[in-house]
Amino acid sequence: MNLLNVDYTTKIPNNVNLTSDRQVLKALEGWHPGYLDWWNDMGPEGFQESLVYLRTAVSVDPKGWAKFDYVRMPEYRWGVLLAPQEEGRQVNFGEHKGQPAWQEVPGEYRAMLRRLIVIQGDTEPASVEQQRHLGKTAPSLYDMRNLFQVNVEEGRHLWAMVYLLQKYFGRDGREEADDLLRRRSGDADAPRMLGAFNEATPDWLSFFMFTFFTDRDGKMQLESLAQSGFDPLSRTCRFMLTEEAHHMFVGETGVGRTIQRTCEAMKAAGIEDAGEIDKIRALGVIDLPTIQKKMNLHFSLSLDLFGSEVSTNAANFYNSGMKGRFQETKIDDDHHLTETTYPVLKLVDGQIKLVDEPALTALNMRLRDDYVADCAKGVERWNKIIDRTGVKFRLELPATTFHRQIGEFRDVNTTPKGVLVDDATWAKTRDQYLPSRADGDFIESMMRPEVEPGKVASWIAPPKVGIDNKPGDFEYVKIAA
Ligand code: BYC
Ligand code: FE
Ligand code: FE
Repeated sequence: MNLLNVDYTTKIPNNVNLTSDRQVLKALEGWHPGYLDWWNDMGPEGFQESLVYLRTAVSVDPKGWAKFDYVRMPEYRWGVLLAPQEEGRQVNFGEHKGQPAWQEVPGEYRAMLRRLIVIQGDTEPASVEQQRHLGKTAPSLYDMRNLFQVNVEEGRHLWAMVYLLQKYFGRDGREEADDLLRRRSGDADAPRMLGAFNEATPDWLSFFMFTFFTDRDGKMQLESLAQSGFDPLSRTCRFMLTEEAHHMFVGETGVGRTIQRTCEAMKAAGIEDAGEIDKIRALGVIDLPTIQKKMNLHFSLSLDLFGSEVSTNAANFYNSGMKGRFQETKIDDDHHLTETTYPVLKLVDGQIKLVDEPALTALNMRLRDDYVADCAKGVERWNKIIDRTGVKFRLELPATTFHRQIGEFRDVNTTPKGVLVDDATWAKTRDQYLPSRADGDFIESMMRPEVEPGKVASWIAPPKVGIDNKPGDFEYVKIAA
């Protein structure tokens, strides 16, 4: 592709008037080749030439923001789209509450804001890197297409953050934008910034758990940043949230279909006890206890993304008006939080206790509580699937103290029920709670690709409805030879 001939104003769908914003257009043009190199190196391996039936965001009109069509992923139109500006919007919390929302970066918060945007931006390409090998083992063309949809949208989320950096942060913004393409998930020298984004996503059950649990952290964080008094960040995140809903749909239905298939196979074989793991695995499905272990892993990794339960960073983000609470404007309180407390789970003299902390420093805990409640609803929907088949088994979220690497509980071990155990006990029982090597090997053995239109792998039920109302045997991906 001759980049000199690319018309970026048509190449990049946008509602930020890029045509007349020469400086930002130039910065984005400068960044684009590096992005494409990154996408080709680190994006979906083996499918860059394939035609994928994708949804492309072309406007922010709620009725018609997306267009479905076949595209090669490197030619996807990664747009820069912000939700419409609200007339007279104000800062809704913290010490600047009631002042007009900022349209430019407030000087005193410049470093803080840049860091928030960089951390958010860093997660987006990280997830694409984590998922880059999965196309080769997709359980159906439908699932493969959904993976690629998630990947291109995470790519677009990177563009969204890069636009903010390049438009509002001058030279250091451009440097940060370049660094976002330099770090790599799991790299020893230049890893991604947050823990969960350096973990492997080795199989499709992990992918579904990731999109259920980790993309849901994305939702919570984006909801909080959508409250920001820095209006361009708020508008950017509001539009990103419309895409995030699909990512969580992929996770919830992916795990749901896995559960469905397992329960149906158990019923058909007359197996009552979900603990008969060998017999169940012999049916070519993934046993429920292993699904529980995968859930324990991905839930605990995602909890770490909320930072420490007690955090002065979080207090500063809030006080400055940069990052709010989940559904801030719907909460009925003073939106200053300087006088109130919030209960935080802490380790006190070797015991796990709820302790009242100043509400401002407890904001990570509060957001995490909202997150856990949201996760729990999804898990109940999974349990309904199990119930409907008549199998006796319940999936349960582990305690928030379980398997933590960040915050209050990072130096102790607890069981999924939240009981403290010593290191020796933990070492002996770990494999009952988290996927063991043998579990991983078994799941890997199930990951055989199914690329015939309409067919699905043995371990997962077919989707209930197609994407964009397409029939069951629709060829979602035309795989290039
Ligand atoms: N790993 O006060 P603390 C998404 C660092 S996901 C490594 O406890 P704070 C997506 C922290 O940076 C959403 N380091 O935490 C999902 C700090 O370092 P400094 C991403 C960690 O700052 C799927 C130190 O520890 N967006 O969009 O209150 C696919 C002490 O920090 C971790 C955001 O996260 C960790 N897990 O809260 C694709 C929103 N946790 O400053 C995409 C922006 C903490 O001492 N980020 N540290 O050097 C934030 O709001 C906050 O930075 C955090 C951390 C909530 C992440
Ligand atoms: Fe994202
Ligand atoms: Fe996402």
